[in-house]
Amino acid sequence: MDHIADAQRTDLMTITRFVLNEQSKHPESRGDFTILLSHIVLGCKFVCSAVNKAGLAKLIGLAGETNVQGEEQKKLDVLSNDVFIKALKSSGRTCILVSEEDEEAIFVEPSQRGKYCVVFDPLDGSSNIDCGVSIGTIFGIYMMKDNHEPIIEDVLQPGKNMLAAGYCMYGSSCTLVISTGSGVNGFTLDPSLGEFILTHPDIKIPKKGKIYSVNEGNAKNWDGPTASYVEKCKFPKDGSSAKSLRYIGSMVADVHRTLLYGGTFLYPADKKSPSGKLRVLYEVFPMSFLMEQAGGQAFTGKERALDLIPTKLHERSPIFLGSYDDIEEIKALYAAEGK
Ligand code: FDP
Repeated sequence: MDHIADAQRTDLMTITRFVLNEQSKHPESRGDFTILLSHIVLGCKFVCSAVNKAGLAKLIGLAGETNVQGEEQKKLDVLSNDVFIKALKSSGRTCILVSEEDEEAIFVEPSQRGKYCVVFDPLDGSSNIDCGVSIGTIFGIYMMKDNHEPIIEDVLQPGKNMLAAGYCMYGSSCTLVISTGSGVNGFTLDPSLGEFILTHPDIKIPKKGKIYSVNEGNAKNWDGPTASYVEKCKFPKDGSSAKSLRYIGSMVADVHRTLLYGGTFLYPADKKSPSGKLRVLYEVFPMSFLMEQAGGQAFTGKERALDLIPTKLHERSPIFLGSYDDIEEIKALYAAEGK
């Protein structure tokens, strides 16, 4: 990268400018989605700043603990949840919010209500907070089916009905990756400007990758196709090179790498967790949406992930996502087992 040229760039595509450009392609649009997105972006900036300061500000710790000033400390994931709920409600564009942190869905009061439903995990990968490993926010956006009183079915829709999905990764830099259904774009927060700048336009995942990503500690409980796939990654019989294993254990970071470098990310079912671990609405769906939009695939072991119809808010599903050809291999192994 030419850093000098980069520092002298004056024509920056900020996320706001990008979304307004997109909006102008739809003359009927009233800007509601743009407003919603700007509130999500604000939430991401706030959480990014809190994550960066976590060690200093002693934000890390159990919710309910008190700090030296005797003030009650909020755990980062509790704080992030509060931030997103307030940002989403105050956008005036949402009607139902589903958060990983809350058992029940939040129905926005009529005075602040809009037509969008947002499902989100405010701080995914939270077991990595205390050691400073990348974590992130994941979100998906649905539109209310009709003009009626919001009901839970408005969010229990298959992932293919999402209007948009994305994640923000709080890592060595803060990166927001989003799709509104026509490709995937990545923006990096420029801390000096406080703006997300388009740095990864039109992300396409390589058709085939050299990396697989899975928690191998669960291998003894895997089903046949998962075990065969991982065996093939390590000991390919077609003369190709073995794949590299990379597993951070933080979905946003593992999926981000998969999107940019190609390969697979798996969280399969196993004997102990027959539905896998990851949550359908705010982990599996948004990441599957992004994968498909980038030219990859997402599969549950039974079907296209985005075809799943969730029956409850915090439902889980096995997930295999990544490069198109690699997921084809996994699908073939499951199809062979079913015969
Ligand atoms: P975490 O438990 O740290 O919150 O669903 C949450 C998640 O992290 C994902 O971000 C991550 O991919 C996965 O769980 C890791 O699970 P394992 O520790 O079982 O590998």
